Amino acid sequence: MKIVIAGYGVEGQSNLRYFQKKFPSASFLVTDERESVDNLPDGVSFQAGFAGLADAYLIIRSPSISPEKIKNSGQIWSATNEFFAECPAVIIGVTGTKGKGTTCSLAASILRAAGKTVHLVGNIGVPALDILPEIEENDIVVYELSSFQLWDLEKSPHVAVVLMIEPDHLNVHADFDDYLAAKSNIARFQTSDDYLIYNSKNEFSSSIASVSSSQKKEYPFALSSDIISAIRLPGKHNIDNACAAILAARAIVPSLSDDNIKAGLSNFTGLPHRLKFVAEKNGVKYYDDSISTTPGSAVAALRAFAEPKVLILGGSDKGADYRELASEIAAQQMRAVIINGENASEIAKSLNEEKVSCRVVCLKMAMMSEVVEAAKSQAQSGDMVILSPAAASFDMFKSYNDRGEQFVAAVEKL
Ligand code: UMA
Repeated sequence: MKIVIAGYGVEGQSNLRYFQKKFPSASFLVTDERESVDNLPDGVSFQAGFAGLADAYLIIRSPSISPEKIKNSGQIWSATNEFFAECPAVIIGVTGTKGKGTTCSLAASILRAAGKTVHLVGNIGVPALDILPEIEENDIVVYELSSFQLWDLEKSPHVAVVLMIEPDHLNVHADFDDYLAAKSNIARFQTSDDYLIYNSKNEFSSSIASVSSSQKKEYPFALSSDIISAIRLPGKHNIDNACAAILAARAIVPSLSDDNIKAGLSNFTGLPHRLKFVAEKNGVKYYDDSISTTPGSAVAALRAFAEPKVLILGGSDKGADYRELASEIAAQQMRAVIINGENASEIAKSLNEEKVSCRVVCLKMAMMSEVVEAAKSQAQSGDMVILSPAAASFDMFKSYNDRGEQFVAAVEKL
């Protein structure tokens, strides 16, 4: 019996570990479009590319590999499908374009404050199959689900959370409909025993709810002032994320008290690179929002603060449209915009068309230290500098983590 591990990144390596234990006598083939991979155990073969896999018993797809790429082969399966099929505990699944990691973390924190054992897994960076053996029936799993993980999912979670959706990953998905169809799978197999939490202000999140037969709960809703003051994350979008997290936690623990909610919210101070305060230098506050890979998340970052801002934008292109971001910049109290990266001219063109009145500094492919210096030279005391690129990081960095870490290091050196 031959099992193919398609893609050998974080999840592919976890898949190999898991399926080798599950099927000890099977033969394993790792395939990846890279020419070679590291960390291949003895006895496991490697093939570059996905051709000729028709004799495989199972093909385990890594998230960002389109099912289309390997469609004419054996049965295609994924870590997410395996986890959903085998997990003994209840699952809260969270998707949406932005806010997934924060909402998952808030929901997990609230449930932990209510005394539950919670496992936070998935796109957040923890391959779910790695911790499957530790999970017990009365535990709760909070699973961050990307469109890539939902693409061919065959089971829905008991509690599905659909945050705001906007176009994203159009370099991997065929088009926005394909992205939305993948997202919709989070609710597709739910029944009237299940819950769907959706954003009533977002048309795509609402459209997923409109065809669902589950019990629906909408957000945002008004929170009491003491609950709002327990939230330690900046921005209105994080109040929305907290609403979604409260509904998700309450769907599992209906008796949740306000004290549990407040303790859970205040215990969570934010994930790295998500509108995270870095330092104050010469009266200027620096924020790292490197996770911002779409125009919508840069808009949310701008709306989170009232101070005059220097915004650092640009990176590699994912097929985004920058017009709405440009008009938000035109409407905001901005000191300057620094543009850098592969799509710098495209962003500059949108800002130009929107006739933004602040200073625009276009750097193209400068080192992070030069970008931060340029921001520093534009900022005045009382301003804030925000790295919220509205684009992916792969033009110049290994990942958004790498980009954020280089930003933090450059700010610390100022
Ligand atoms: N590969 C191919 N062909 C392709 C695509 C990928 O051969 O068409 C290969 C790559 O050469 C590489 C491997 O597959 O060797 C990478 O697989 P992957 O891109 O699916 O990434 P992993 O390293 O397995 O990490 C994945 C998620 N990555 C993506 O979805 C891009 C991680 O989310 C997740 O934390 C991890 O599984 C554990 O579940 C990261 C992410 O950037 C954080 N997610 C995107 C986002 O949040 O915007 C969706």
